[in-house]
Amino acid sequence: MPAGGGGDVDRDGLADDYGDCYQDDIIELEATDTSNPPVSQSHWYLVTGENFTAEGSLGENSDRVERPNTGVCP
Ligand SMILES: [Ca+2]
Ligand SMILES: [Ca+2]
Repeated sequence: MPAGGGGDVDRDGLADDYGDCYQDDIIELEATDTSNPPVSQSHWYLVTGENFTAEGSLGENSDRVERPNTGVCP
């Protein structure tokens, strides 16, 4: 489950990365984040599946390009 990131340094309107692996190997149907973002900021998450060999895709961005996973979960 990557979280954070989302900067757009190259200013192409698309996130350059999707943050680090926030939680790994979750087997429940829900996860809890007890931290609170600072005022005017927010937390967001992309949930991925994982099998015995690899983490699944982060899906496609609004340009239908697969999101780069720069924070692959172990
Ligand atoms: Ca970008
Ligand atoms: Ca894992």
